Amino acid sequence: MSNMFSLEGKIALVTGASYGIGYAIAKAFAEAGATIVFNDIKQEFVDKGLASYKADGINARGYVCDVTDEEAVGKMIAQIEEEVGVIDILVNNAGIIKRIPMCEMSAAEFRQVIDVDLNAPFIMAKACIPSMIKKGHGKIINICSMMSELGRETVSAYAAAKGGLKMLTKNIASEYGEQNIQCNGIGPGYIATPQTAPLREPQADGSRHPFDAFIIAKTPAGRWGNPEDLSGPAVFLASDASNFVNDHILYVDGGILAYIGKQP
Ligand code: NAP
Ligand code: GCO
Repeated sequence: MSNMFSLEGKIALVTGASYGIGYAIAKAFAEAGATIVFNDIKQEFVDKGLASYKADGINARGYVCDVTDEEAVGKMIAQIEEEVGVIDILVNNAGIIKRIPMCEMSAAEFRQVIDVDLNAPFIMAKACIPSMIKKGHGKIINICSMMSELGRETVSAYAAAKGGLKMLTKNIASEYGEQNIQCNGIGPGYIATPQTAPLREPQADGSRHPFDAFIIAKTPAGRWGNPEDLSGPAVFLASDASNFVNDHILYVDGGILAYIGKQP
């Protein structure tokens, strides 16, 4: 019986995938049969990523590339096409957050977040789509956020970028659906990675960080997510199982968006 979730013979590029969510998604793709390519901004993180993939028995290729640099991205995609082949699956995962109250945030800091979290997915998708069209198919998965739907104190730039990324997803799906390209998003809930580590740091007296306790109370599942919670949804959106799914944001949040939160 054919496996509609198989990624056998596919080449997947996951940005910023040396660790964290990107790594978990790339690992799941490899387990489903894909060839893995990833990038990171610094050689030391690429080397760290390569060692982790090797330890997991995955023969990944890593490239140093800043996803906000259009020229560097163009060169990386050309190099991948030459050394590995045309990319079938692009995951725009690389991202940053700055937690600063809006009125204390400089315009430069705001722009930096927009640059990595919104402009870069545009640059990456633009670099991959022409070859996907020639190949006759393509899957683009944008890693969105709860902040594609919600706001909260200190994350104005991040919410603006992730809300914009939801709309960029819609537009890519609209503009290239006819060329058999599906562009969807994953909206992770609160996932335990280095990005959210400051929100989980225990207090001096050993008690939970108040934000940590808040997230547990706000999540029907009663826990933070793990990067591996995103594996199945990502494989689904990368595989033939989702060939008629276009512009869907799949929220993988343990139910946060459904819930007003537990009464204290
Ligand atoms: P993370 O642990 O901070 O990892 C992000 C990765 O992106 C790092 O490898 C980082 O590299 C890389 N990166 C940052 N800027 C880059 C650039 N300009 N060019 C290339 N790579 C760059 O984050 P994560 O928690 O795994 O998050 C991954 C994605 O999921 C992000 O888009 C994030 O916004 C999103 N997300 C996270 C959560 C969560 O709760 N953790 C929830 C929803 C959405 P360096 O280490 O070298 O900086
Ligand atoms: C924050 C968090 C988030 C999460 C995630 C939620 O400070 O509120 O870092 O924004 O990382 O994106 O989906």
